[in-house]
Amino acid sequence: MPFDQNNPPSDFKSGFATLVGKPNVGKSTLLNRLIGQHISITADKPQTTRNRIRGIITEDSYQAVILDTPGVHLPRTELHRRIVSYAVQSIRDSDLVFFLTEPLNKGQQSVSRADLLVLEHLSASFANIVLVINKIDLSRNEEILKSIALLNETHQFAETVPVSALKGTGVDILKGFFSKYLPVGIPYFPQDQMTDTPEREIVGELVREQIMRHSFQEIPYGVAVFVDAFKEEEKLIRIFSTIHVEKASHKKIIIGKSGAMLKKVGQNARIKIEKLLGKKVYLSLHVKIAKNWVNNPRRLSEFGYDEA
Ligand SMILES: Nc1nc2c(ncn2[C@@H]2O[C@H](COP(=O)(O)OP(=O)(O)OP(=O)(O)O)[C@@H](O)[C@H]2O)c(=O)[nH]1
Ligand SMILES: [Mg+2]
Repeated sequence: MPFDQNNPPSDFKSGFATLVGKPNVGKSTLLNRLIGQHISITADKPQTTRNRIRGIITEDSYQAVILDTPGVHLPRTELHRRIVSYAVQSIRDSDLVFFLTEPLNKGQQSVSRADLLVLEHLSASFANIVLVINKIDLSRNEEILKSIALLNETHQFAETVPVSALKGTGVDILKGFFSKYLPVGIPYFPQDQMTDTPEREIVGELVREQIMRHSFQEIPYGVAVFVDAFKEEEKLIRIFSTIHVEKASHKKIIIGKSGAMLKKVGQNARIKIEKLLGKKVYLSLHVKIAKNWVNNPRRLSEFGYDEA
């Protein structure tokens, strides 16, 4: 970089790469690591990601548009059905797929059903598929090697790479695959653009991230966050946001004793939003009940979870 946006080198590569895998394997952590910015929310709970979040990397020889997707699982609600279909749809539209999994547990002798479910969706893909064994910082070499051997028996992968998205190990090897596997083409986005997900959407997600991290049991799964207003002033951005919950009892818990929980969520989210936007932020949060919205098609669309 830089190169002429409209006239890049003749062998310039550009295209779409998708991160897929069962819930909680570290897809969003890997996207953030590849981009070098926290644009996709992460939490130590399955089903954190609900939408496709796109990160963009531009180098001298390529531009990769990288899609983070929701974890593939058997859906129980209409919300789940929709978010799993976002992941499956993204596989079809990609030039390169990173299939993420984690090392088998000690004593585990076969590929897990959760991984097989994802592989089923990959079997119809024409894209090159890279097997990414993530979280190697938590496992011993023997288990990593056994995972590689077993998974390679189930599917023909273009490459196999053990990584730690959290620590950064192996991530540069993945970056090398963009120039190797993406097709020749012109860049889709300006060279300094890191995502095409609207700021408002990321802001809402950063609020939901704090709820994912600080609430328990079924509560985080029944929360939708919507940014109602985003007012940019000279030195400050004022953001007004509503947290929709399924039940009155959830509302009480999210607000917390004397508002303590909501305050913690707001403070933590504000710090991350300020870092993203590079400006001081005033964040106002309001909690509202939207009864059983996770199974209500109209509500789902209203909150941005449209049919794929
Ligand atoms: N030790 C370790 N933890 C990791 C690694 N990558 C991710 N994690 C942790 O695993 C948890 C899940 O990470 P996410 O990135 O949210 O996982 P995900 O696949 O996007 O999850 P869903 O969006 O729910 O499908 C978080 O607590 C991460 O910090 C890794 O390489 N090593
Ligand atoms: Mg995720």
